[in-house]
Amino acid sequence: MIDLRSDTVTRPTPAMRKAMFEAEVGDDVYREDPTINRLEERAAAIAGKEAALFVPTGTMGNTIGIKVLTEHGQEVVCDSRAHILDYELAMAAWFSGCLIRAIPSAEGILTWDEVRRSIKPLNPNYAPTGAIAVEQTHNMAGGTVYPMRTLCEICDGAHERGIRVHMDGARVFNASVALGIPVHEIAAPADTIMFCLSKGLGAPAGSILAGPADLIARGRLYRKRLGGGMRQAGILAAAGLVALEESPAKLATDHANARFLAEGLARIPGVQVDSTKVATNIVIFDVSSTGIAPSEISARLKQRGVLLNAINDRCLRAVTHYDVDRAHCALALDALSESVAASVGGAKTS
Ligand code: TLP
Repeated sequence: MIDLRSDTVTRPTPAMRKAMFEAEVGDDVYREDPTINRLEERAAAIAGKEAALFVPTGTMGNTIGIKVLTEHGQEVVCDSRAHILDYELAMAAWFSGCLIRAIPSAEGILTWDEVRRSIKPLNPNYAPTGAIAVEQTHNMAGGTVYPMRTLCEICDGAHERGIRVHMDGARVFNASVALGIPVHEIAAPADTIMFCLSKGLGAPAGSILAGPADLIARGRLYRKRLGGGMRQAGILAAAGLVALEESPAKLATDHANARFLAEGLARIPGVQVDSTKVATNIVIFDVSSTGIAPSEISARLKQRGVLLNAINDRCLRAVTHYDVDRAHCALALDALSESVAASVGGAKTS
């Protein structure tokens, strides 16, 4: 199977498995797991923050990030296709008691002007704005990347109003490669950042929440409350440490493969995608002109050995990662051509 459903599907590398086998462990709820302690120190340094917390999932990292920045009864401003809004089971509401104030955006990238207009002035009728959340890279907009200037304008503007910013940086290492700047510079304007070890970096599980020491100390209690006190999870942290050192260098290849996929997809009749906009490892493409439902295309692809998910009634999403190479991408393109050929016929010539 060629699995392009997500970069979450990567399997641990031999170096990760060796590190997991050899990991020194202890009870992390007592802060006695040396491997987790090392991972948290290293992750904080990479993010350029005072402290970091190892959490089982990105969802838990975002949940705790929002919780430590807000109070019950506030609003969290984010774009309308944010992961925290659409894919986290309303945790901002359930755990933090906050409403999401969603701003529609073409590419998942907000501007300060848009954010500013969504911030509520103090008023007896309004829920105060508690935090701003930005997604770097933006998953459902196709791996789009916040330019540093836009990010700084949002964070500076928010801070001037006493509002803090959480970065859902699940794929911030992809952003770092695309922008050619280190993760700590991308994270610097935000107060807290969550990033995943288990996506393009390839660790089997785990994410990091990094930020000021006092907030991370509170976050540690929330992690326990959410059931994330994982005891001897140094076994997982060991793979995370390998992921942090070895995997970022591989991401440029994933990005080139995504661009290759997008260029090939654009040549398939009935498929619409702007390959010039593919900056990282996610390709979202519109198949509505094929006359075949994305879910049906997904089913046909599966029969041809390719896994690709529909994300709505027009589009599918392909995500590249180190377990798919250029040859796999070429095979996936052939399978897609065949899957839609019956309905639209003929190949596009340009
Ligand atoms: N994204 C998953 C699915 O949930 C959609 C994927 O396959 O892309 N932030 C962002 C931007 C994410 O893309 C994800 C996972 C998360 C947070 C949550 O991470 P996990 O799955 O570890 O809870």
